[in-house]
Amino acid sequence: LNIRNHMQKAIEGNEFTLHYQPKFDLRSQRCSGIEALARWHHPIMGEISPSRFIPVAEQTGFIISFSEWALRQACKDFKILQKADPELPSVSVNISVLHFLRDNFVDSIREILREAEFEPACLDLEITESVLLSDPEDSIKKMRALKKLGLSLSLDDFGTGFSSFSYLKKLPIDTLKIDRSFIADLTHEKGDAAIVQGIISMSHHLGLRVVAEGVESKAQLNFLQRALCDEIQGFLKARPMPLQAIESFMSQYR
Ligand code: G
Ligand code: G
Ligand code: MN
Ligand code: NA
Repeated sequence: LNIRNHMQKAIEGNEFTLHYQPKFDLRSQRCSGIEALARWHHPIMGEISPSRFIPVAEQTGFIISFSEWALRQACKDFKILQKADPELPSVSVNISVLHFLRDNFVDSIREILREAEFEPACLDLEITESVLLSDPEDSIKKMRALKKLGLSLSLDDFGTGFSSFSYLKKLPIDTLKIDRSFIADLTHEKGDAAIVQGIISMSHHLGLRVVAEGVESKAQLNFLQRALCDEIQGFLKARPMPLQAIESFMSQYR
C-alpha cells in the first residue's frame, strides 16, 4: 500500500477534510475554541489516519503543501463557523516541526492570513516542544515574529518532549496543552495527579493558560476543576467532528 504517491492527488481530489474538536472553558462552561484535525478519505483505501499519513508527508516533503492547505481550509471553515457562533474565539491548527523550521515559515503564515483576509487573533498555532531541539534561540525568534502578526501560540503535547524549563520561561506562548498521557490515569495514579497539578500551577505563575487534553471521564473533569485548569478538551465533552456537525453543535451551544 503506497499512500506516498496518492497524497498530491488527494489534495486536488478534495479527499482531505478537517474535522473540529471543541475546547471548553471550565469557568464559563463555554466553548473556548476549536482544534482542526485532518482526515483523509481515500476512494479505495478508505479512511487513513493522520498518525499514518503525517509521518509519510514529513518524509516526502509533502507536509509543506499539506500544511498550507490545512491552514487555508481552517481559515475558510472558521468564517462559516463564526456565522453559527459569532463569539467563537479561534481555531487551532497543528503545525508540523518541519514546516515550522522552514526559513520562510513566518512569511507563509503572513501570506495565508492576508490571502484569506483572516483576523490573526482568530488563529492559534499548535506547536510542540520539538521545535526547540535544533536551534532553540532561532525558534523563539520565530515565535516572537508569529506573535507580532497577532495570532496566538499553544504548546501541544506538553510533557512528552525533551525541552527544559529554562526554555519554557522564555517561550512567547499563550497556552500550554497537557498531553493526554498524563490525563488518562490522573484519578488513580498519584504521580500523574501531582504532575498535572504541578504543570497547572507552574503555568499560571508563568502567565499561561492551561488546556487538559484527552479528558474522557467526569472524575478527570472534577480533578481538573479543583486543580484550577482553565480549559478541557476530550471525548467526555465532544469528539472531533465534520464541519457541518460542529456548525450545528455550536449553534445549539449558544
Ligand atoms: O485526530 P487524531 O487523533 O487522529 O490525530 C492524530 C495525530 O495527527 C495528532 O498528533 C494530531 O496532532 C496530528 N494531526 C492531525 N491533523 C493534523 C494536521 O492538520 N497537521 C499536522 N501537522 N498534524 C495533524
Ligand atoms: O497531538 P494532538 O494533541 O494534536 O492530538 C490530538 C488527537 O487526540 C486527535 O487525534 C484526537 O482525535 C485525539 N483525542 C481527542 N480527544 C481525545 C480523548 O478524549 N481521548 C483520546 N484517547 N484521544 C483524544
Ligand atoms: Mn493538537
Ligand atoms: Na497532545
